[in-house]
Amino acid sequence: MQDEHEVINPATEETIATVPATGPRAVDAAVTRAARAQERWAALAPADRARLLRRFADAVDGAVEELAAIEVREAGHPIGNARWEAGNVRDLLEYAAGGVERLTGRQIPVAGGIDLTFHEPLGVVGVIAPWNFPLPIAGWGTAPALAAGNAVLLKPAENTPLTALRLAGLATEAGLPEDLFQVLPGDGPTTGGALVDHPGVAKIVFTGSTAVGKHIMARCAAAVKPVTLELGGKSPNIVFADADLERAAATAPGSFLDNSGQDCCARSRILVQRTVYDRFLELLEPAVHAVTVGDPADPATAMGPLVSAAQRERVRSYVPETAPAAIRGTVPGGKGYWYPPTVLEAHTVDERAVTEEIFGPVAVLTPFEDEAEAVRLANATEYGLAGSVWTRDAGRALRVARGVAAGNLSVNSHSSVRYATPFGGYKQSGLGRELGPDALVAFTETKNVFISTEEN
Ligand code: TXE
Repeated sequence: MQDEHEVINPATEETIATVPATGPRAVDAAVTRAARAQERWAALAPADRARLLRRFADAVDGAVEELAAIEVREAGHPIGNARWEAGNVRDLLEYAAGGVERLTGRQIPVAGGIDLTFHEPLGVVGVIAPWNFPLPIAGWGTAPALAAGNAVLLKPAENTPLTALRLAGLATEAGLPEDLFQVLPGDGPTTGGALVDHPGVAKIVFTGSTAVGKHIMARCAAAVKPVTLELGGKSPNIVFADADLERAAATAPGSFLDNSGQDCCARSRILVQRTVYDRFLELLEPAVHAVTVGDPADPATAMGPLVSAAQRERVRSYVPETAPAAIRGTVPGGKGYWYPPTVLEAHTVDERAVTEEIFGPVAVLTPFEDEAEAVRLANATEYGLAGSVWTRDAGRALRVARGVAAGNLSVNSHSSVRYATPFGGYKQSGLGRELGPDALVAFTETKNVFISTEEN
């Protein structure tokens, strides 16, 4: 285990912070403190818990600029996106606060008595977050878990712990009980592993690679510990000939270049009906070139660098910057982990680039003949997180959206994430759902109590 981790600004390659790692003993102590705080938290009246969560949301609202500035520096996100991300955590906290008093059980008609169900908090929840959206994903696990009466121990990715640490500071400033929400920086196997294996941690919420997700699920299986997994994706953007092609082409770059393609919902496979394939490519080219790549702190920037040198190497291992491309954008010279926006045609590239998650600003174009082939190609992947369908035919839109085995489909849009709607994957993209109206229930055990009304 490393004693500390450097946080590097990916746009400048400068070290901006060094953060101590949390060893297994410190994880153990954190679990003990969190368990104590959770008892106090769960004993509060629901309205008081809701009020404190709203104060936490207000504190995040007051710190949107501060949090966004940190996200720009530690993850290279363009400032406009980073502000949205901080606002997303604020909105989700408010939404979760509204759920505290609506987390009602049921009264079920049965013979011989009265039957009641209760949603009881799990206790201490471990959230393991990745580096691609360090702030929102920290919030997605934390807000509903707290609202349902749990304590949260959050392990951020080793290279992006700063927004999470600030978020925990804001929780304390807002008046949440000390130790209820703690951030434990450190590496995956040591700090993350200690959380996963700790008997005092009742559930793990993990977002990251499919390989690590499988490993965590196996460890949780050994302890019969519930787990929510949000894993990778290779999502299709399906464009039919009857679509508004101009709009489909104008919006496609954002769908795979947003966050430099380091987005589990990136529409990195563009499937286009053969009759309009050439026209679509013609329209796509200027749209890709119009994406401004550069300094993430500049409000005019649409795409920043990749998060790290390692991630850029990973992207290059799929697509060297010299590979033949249908469209290739430009990047700033000098320091920074830049990689150009790139569109490849499927028949020119290695199969790996077509089927595996590259997690960089790269999309692969594939033609299809008809609706049946579009659905077949869309489903020809081990992943099933998201997808888009572009067509003016409402019946086809719904048929295709229902036919694609993925958790988050959008029609004439690329939107996947709203705090009020469920989010998660089919197949190897994950297990369970986050966000949406059922998010709190996922952080509870359901208890059933039967009360006899028989006379004896
Ligand atoms: O992820 P890891 P990496 C995909 C994407 C990316 C690839 C590799 O394709 O290129 O994964 O990224 C913690 N026990 N996604 O290697 O390792 C780790 O410290 C407990 C998609 O960075 O999965 C970090 O906090 N925890 C994904 C988190 O897991 C462990 C987002 C994610 O790291 C651990 C990120 C262990 N044994 C990557 N090993 C998405 N769904 O959007 C690691 N971790």
